Amino acid sequence: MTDKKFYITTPIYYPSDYLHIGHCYCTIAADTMARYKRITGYDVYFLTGTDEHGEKIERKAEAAKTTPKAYVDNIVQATKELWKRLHIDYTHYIRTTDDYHERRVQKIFQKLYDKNFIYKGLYKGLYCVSDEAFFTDSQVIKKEDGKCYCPDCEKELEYKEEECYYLKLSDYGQWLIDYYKEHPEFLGPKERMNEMLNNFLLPGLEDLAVTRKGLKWGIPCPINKEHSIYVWIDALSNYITALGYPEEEDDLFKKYWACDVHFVGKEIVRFHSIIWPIMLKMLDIPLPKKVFGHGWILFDDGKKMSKSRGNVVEPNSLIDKYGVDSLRYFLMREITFGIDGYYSQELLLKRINSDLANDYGNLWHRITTMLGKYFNSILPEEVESVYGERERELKKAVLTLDANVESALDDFKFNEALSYIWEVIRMTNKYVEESAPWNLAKDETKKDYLANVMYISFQSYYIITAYLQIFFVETPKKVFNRLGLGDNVPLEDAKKWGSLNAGIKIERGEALFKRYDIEEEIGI
Ligand code: ME8
Repeated sequence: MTDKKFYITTPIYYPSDYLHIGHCYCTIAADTMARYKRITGYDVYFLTGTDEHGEKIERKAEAAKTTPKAYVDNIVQATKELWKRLHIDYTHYIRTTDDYHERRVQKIFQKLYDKNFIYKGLYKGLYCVSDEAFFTDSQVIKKEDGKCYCPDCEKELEYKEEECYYLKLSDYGQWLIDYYKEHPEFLGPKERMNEMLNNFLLPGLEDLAVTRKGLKWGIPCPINKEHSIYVWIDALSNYITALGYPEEEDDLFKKYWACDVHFVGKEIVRFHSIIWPIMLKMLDIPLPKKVFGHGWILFDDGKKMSKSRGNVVEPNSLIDKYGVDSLRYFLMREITFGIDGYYSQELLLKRINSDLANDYGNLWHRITTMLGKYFNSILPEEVESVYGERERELKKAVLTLDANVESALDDFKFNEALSYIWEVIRMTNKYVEESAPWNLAKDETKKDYLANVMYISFQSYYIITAYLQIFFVETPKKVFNRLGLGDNVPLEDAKKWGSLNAGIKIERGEALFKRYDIEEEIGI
């Protein structure tokens, strides 16, 4: 057993509609991180799930003429199927309608009440049903029609006036400012911390309404049955109820808490970096080590892809058409994790054609074809005594992947890690090109040089693919099987030069990635 532990979470998504590639983006990033940690020897707990209560879902179900539970059951089933297709290897899928979660959230609420952090009051103000969030007058967008709109999703806000219970967030504003100062690593990327300080903490925190009166589709408030617990208190608690808190603090909770990183979209950073740490502080629980707020996937017109806007890209059809590795690769390569990025079918196809079909796929095709022609598909021994500058340079570049990929991933720089790998793929292609094996093959005295080109290219390809196991879920298996090595290889062994045995028979197989006619595909 390893004592290296890693606990990572995604947001728990609202099953108000089928999920789109924005949700896939965060989930794939978390899954990639989990794969990276597992392959480097960590014991990983990876949590995802669905946030099923609240007024938004209640209204959706009403409109669909069904019950909230039947409504969410259907979306949850589709979500789990989608995660299966994308090979999302989560440890646990939490549903906030799970009995254990509901019971534990009530206990958490009771604890906060018993510790005098909750008091009864009256809520008068603006509420966004779509984001399930309260807003103060200064935060809202006021338009010419005289109405107030949500600063996050731009939907019209509703005025609410109701009895409710409040959580004393305001008592902890200064404490949190100090905590940020002492723990600059708590919130990433850096800009997010300034946003939180300037927009919320420095102007002064207000107490938070933590119950809703008369809302049926929520967890009943344990101290007043006419109220239900505010959906964000219910939702944030998932990160600890999934581990047993507060009922079973000795087992999973003790083992995996404090969480290593919560991946969340930038629009919900404030819940995770203000409400959540204060709740934990009130409960005397250590804070998560990091909250990381990633950017949004936008369309070419700059609009955010979102369920409430209805302008989404459906992931299943992309998987059907282009395969799971292409989609995973595109999302991790094209968009810098932490800032906004664009999606279009054209961008996706360009990446598939240039990076996957040309660079990575074609390299395999070239070297396996040559190995077939010159060595009957049997990998020859390398001959170090005839190494030249080209060989030394490529070998050195391949061996730097170790430090470069790991340090990029430790900072959640997925696209940087991939660009290091692609640099080596391109160098390997160049190495084959410049070594001109077709000329070496004509000269009997150059047999050792030819053997080196083959061995070095395959060794490089093997190490590259061993790293790509972090990002791809199908292609490495194909490559390893063609090398006669089974489905998975331990990165620790594979990354060493010499890890590929001479004498193995290598099968070329079908093209690893298909090339697309972009104009034909997008219909222009
Ligand atoms: O906010 N680009 O759920 P949600 C990138 N239930 N990421 C996107 C995206 C886009 N266009 N659209 C969605 C909720 N996401 C709450 C969370 S957690 C305790 C409760 C991703 O269904 C992104 O990670 O609205 C975002 O934060 C999340 O989906 C919001 O999902």
